[in-house]
Amino acid sequence: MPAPASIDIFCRVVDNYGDIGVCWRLARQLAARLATSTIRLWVDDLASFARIARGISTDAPLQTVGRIRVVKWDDVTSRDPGLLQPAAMVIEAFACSPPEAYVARMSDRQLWLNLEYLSAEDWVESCHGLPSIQPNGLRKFFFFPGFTPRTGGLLREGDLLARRDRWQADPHARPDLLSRLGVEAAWLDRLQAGARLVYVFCYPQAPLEALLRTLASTRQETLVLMAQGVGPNTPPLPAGGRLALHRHEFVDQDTFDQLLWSADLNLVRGEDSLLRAIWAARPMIWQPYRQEDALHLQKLDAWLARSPYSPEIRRVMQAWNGGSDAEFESALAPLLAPAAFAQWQHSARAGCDTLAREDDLVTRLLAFHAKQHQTR
Ligand code: TRH
Repeated sequence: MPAPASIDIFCRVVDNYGDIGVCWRLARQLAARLATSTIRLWVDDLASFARIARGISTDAPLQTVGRIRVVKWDDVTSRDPGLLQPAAMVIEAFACSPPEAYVARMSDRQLWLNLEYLSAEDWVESCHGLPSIQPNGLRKFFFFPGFTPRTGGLLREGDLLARRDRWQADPHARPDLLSRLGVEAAWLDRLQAGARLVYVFCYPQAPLEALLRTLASTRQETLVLMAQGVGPNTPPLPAGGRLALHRHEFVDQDTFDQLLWSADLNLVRGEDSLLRAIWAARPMIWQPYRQEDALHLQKLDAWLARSPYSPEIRRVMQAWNGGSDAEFESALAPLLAPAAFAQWQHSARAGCDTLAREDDLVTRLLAFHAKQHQTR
């Protein structure tokens, strides 16, 4: 299959970390797969990028991290017009539109793709791969990630699940990481003795207090981990109790994955951490990014409809995304009982294994490129 000799990925950070999170994973996976291709990532917000990636300078107009050339979108083009030479494959993330001067240099020799947001909704299959004719006559193709064979697939590194399994089998991996993140020794001992670890990455609307109350009401001791800034209004928990909350500084994406592999229950948000929680194969609750007209609830329902989860597990996710505190508590409490939780663990593992049998997004992207190459 002919691989593209060069790839440009364009990323504008609209909000939060999902835009750059997806683009950085994509860039790294392409670099790992295509040893001889030149890969550039154009980003307009290096400060957000630096929070989730190691070695990113927040003021360098141009820098190389691993094999990836990172271009600070706004600064660089006026200083070095040579950068505007388009790559063979041009990926704009989430319809962010490359600079005009760049587009002006493009021709039908480039494969131009708009990488869209992940959704499990049915319409994605009929839109994936469609071209849209641009004002300059060029074709831009929609590339939709998705959960079925007729979509663009899901981002997953080739060795991800093997790395996860090694991590989960290593008795030192979790305590070493938690200790590096400042978790106190007494809690490391409790976790070793069977306390529960819950990782929470949620939006401010989530019923976080109801979650903490429910966790505190069970017999099992629980440590909740959250990044700084997440759930900013969380009330302090009584010291020395059965439930504790530990906050960590933002970590890079690989460490973030390890946190999800380490937890017994993951509460995640947006699209990138949804996927990473799926690949962690541990019980999880998803909170999609809030959209107007409650479109995010349609996204949730579409994903739940494709998930292996029981009606009880679906109910807890729906309550996390708009139910009352009481609805959430009454949905979650029975699922934390040992037999129900074991069933949840089983479903999470089965769901992950099913999806992992599909080709991943980068494989489908390169196949799409090869097909377009043949028909040109
Ligand atoms: O940050 P998000 O809420 O991003 C959102 C959504 O993607 C949403 O769809 C989009 O429209 C909106 O942004 C603009 O959630 P998401 O998608 O899970 O991205 C978070 C990224 O941050 C993910 O790559 C994991 C990473 N991360 C770290 O690497 N380290 C950390 O410590 C934390 C907390 C997150």
